[in-house]
Amino acid sequence: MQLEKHLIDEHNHQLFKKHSRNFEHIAADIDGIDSLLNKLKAFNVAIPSWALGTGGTRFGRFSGGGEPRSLEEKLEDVGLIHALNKSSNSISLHIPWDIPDNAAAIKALAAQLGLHFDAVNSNTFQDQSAQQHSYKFGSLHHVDKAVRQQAVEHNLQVVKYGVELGSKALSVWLSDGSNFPGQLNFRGAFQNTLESLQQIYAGLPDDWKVWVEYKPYEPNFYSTTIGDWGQSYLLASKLGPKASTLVDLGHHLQGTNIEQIVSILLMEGKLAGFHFNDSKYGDDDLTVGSINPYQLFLIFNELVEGLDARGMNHATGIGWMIDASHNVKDPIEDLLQSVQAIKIAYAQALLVDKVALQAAQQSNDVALAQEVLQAAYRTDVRPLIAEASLANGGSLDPLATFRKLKVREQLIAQRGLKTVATGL
Ligand SMILES: [Mn+2]
Repeated sequence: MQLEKHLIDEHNHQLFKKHSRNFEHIAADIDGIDSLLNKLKAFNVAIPSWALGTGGTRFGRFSGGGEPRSLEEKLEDVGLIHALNKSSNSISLHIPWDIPDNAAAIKALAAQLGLHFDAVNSNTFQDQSAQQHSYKFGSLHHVDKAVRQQAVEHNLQVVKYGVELGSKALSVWLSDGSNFPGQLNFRGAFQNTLESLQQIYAGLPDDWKVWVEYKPYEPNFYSTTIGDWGQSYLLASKLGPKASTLVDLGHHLQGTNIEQIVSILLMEGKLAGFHFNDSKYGDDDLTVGSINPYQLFLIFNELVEGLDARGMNHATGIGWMIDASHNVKDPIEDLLQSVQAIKIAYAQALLVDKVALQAAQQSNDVALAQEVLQAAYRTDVRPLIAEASLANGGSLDPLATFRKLKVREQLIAQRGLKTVATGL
């Protein structure tokens, strides 16, 4: 299904008076409001194909009803999200969960919905029925060259699918690691991973990138072969300029200062982009901004400062993606909330008085530095997000419009109550 624009406009009309009052109130205090709104209007976050169905845990999965049954329906769902928030104009596919059998038709459908294809993701963390060798003991790091070769070929196949769809990046996350001390020779595992990645790198088209994701634990619980940003950065550096490090917010040990990691990677030109989510304990993959919105703001503060320092475009300089999925919310509502939270953190970071912050840092005025940051963080920027969405033809309040227009009810009527999307 697709949303008719006049229905969104009608709901905006009902919300407009209150919005207008709130927007004028905040806009009066912002220098360069037009430039700020233009940045918000240009900002988009890619939606992962695996987050459009209700996520499961290892204990079970509770389908939410009206889930997309095919890649076409997943595209339609992203189209719905984008129609509402005008900030989700791309989809990140996961192979083999979402193999585009007819790439031309899929591409045409995406274009019709105003969407394009973000990074493609390979999967060597589970066995597929047709494959010859098992990934039980890893893939790109495996001790057996035949297994490594199979994993390399899978990645090159994913690139091929991506080329057909117009993607420009391959995102690699490996579950390779060990569960027990002594199981692996760490250097051997790293060298094998590097050699495998070098083969993949050699097969990348000229205008492609490879993004190397890291994660400290899970599904392996003693070591992960690409366990932290240092290991990812080392691989990306050895591979070459097309390779960089992908930061997934849930892939850190508790208490890790992610904003500092981001700052240094960006300084070195090795920050590929983000997988946004939120967590309280580990890789919880909860809705962005639901647990720790202040951390998200601090990360965006480093991003904005670092992107500006390198003269990079905020919207296109690095990859912005959501990687979240859980088991109790409506997936579309969850994604709308996540994109909204990301835009709020971005807008707050844009409001930071950089001159005052720098002056405070240079004079070691610690209290003032905190005041400057928190003045931005404590600003209710939602009217700015709403104004940018309205100007782009989206909804003033995407989640409220989704509910008002009874989108999920219509999806259930079309697709049925007991549908299960492929994915997590
Ligand atoms: Mn991820």
